Amino acid sequence: MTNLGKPPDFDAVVIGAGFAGLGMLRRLRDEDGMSVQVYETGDGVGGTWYWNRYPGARCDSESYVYCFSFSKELLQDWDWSGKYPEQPEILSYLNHVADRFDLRRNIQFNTRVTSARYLEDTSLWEVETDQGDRVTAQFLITGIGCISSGNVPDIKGLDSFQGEWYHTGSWPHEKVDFAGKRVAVIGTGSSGIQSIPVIAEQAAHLSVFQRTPQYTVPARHGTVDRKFIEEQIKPNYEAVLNKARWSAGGFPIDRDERSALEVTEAERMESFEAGWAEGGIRFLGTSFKDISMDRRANDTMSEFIRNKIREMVKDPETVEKLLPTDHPFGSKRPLIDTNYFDTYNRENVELIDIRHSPIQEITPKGIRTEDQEFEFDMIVFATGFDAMTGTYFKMDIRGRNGLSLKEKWSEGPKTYLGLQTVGFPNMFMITGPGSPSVLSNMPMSIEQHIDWIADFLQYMRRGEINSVEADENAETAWVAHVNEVAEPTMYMLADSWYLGANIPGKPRVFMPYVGGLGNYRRKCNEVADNGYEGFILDAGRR
Ligand code: N01
Repeated sequence: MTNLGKPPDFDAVVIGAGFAGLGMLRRLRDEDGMSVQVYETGDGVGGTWYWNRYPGARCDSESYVYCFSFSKELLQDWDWSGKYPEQPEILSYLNHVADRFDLRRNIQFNTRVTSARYLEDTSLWEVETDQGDRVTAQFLITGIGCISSGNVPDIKGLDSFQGEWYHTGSWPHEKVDFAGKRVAVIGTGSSGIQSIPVIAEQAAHLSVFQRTPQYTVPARHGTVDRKFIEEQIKPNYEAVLNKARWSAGGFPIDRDERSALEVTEAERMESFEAGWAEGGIRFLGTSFKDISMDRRANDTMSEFIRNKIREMVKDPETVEKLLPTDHPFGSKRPLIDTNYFDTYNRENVELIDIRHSPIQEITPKGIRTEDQEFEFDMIVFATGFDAMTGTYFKMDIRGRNGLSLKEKWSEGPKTYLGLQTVGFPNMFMITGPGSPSVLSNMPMSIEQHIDWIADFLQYMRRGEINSVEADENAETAWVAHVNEVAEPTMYMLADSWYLGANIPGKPRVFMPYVGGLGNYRRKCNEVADNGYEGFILDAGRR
């Protein structure tokens, strides 16, 4: 059957109703007059913040920059209560945005996109869902997040466990009651270190199963500083956000332009202490310029944190287990915690080192490691995600000549600017692999993509261009550049999910773009100014 000459059902299908999907829908529908259908698996908006409801979940970006910036009124009207936004409040914010801009009428909830196929004869996408929808659209836009496919490790015996078990990334909507329970948490990444202190306060006993010791920095979380917001942020919001937009990480902060190695030991310690007292992303973000690039500079900061762990944790054996020595600080996602290390001073908390005594199996009553057997009422998997590509591969996405995205990316994702991949015309990714995404304050990256994609679609319309596809040479050059900038950084020195190292069999490729959001924005603008160089624009057939 051919759709030749038949108009598509929608101008664009957008997958996902988190920050990316909501923002994309609003822009295309309300500013550009396009017809848009959003499909969302959950029964509400929120994306990451819909699914990650685990105890202690909140964002590591300070709340005043973790938001949309398309509406001045929204920026002025919304008041965050915490210095860092907590999961329930971010979810309220996104629900508020959905209501305020009347977005729900174009979102179909409880609907998972199962496949998307590019129809070469018409340059349209045909999208199918698990609810029986089959629709066509000129553009397919993914707003599916980077860390949205939960990874429950394939441990023998999980089916036999008689207690309750949860993954942090698909937490129940009802309250999980830890009172009086013996609880295990497996994993000490961002989700683990946020949930562990909260669970420890409620559970009868908590056992933390740690594979890799972590560096983590105190968040210094608290209520928002209203005076700061009212006097320094709200009257200057556009300037504050603009600074964030052009910065490396999407935050309006300045790093110290000195090398950690050119100052005296006393000056270095003074700087680290000041950063530690301030806490959060500022500890690393405002520090010396070479911490992420020079191993010797990094060692000074890594050792500073190890010393803090030695000071904070009382039991010397636990200290030894907690000290990160096999990778430099910042080579895995920097963690920001509240009372994480103090938690190990509690009587009801124990730390199990599974690097040296790995988990052998899950038993009906608990967990058996190489040298011990434990009984639990509950197991919490804080074991992360099949990041950046996992959610793409859950759908059967096929481009030209029936090529599947899974085949195309079998050796790791290949994209031009993280926005398109060769062979998949008219498909755009919001914060796809090869873009700064997870190495930046996400809403800043998401909004940059939304505006850039929408501007491109308008350009196409004006030029009567029906189809657009990244050029092979441009993609190859971009992939090489993404690798080249990652190579000298600390990021290459740890087994992280950035490299796909957490998923057995996943190709080891550094997936996000480490060159910084400001530089990336500059590059995207140059591409647009040069008539979208690196893209093949085709009047196509319709
Ligand atoms: O997942 P992770 P996450 N057996 O992959 C361990 C964002 N986020 O959900 O380090 C035993 O970081 C694994 O051990 P190892 C943020 O970008 C943001 O915590 O691989 N252990 C590790 O300790 C973050 O980076 C926020 O050796 C296993 C842990 O599980 C990303 O999401 C909050 C294992 C997984 O850590 C993912 O964070 C939460 C196994 N088979 C998340 N497999 C904020 O903004 C894995 N592990 C605050």
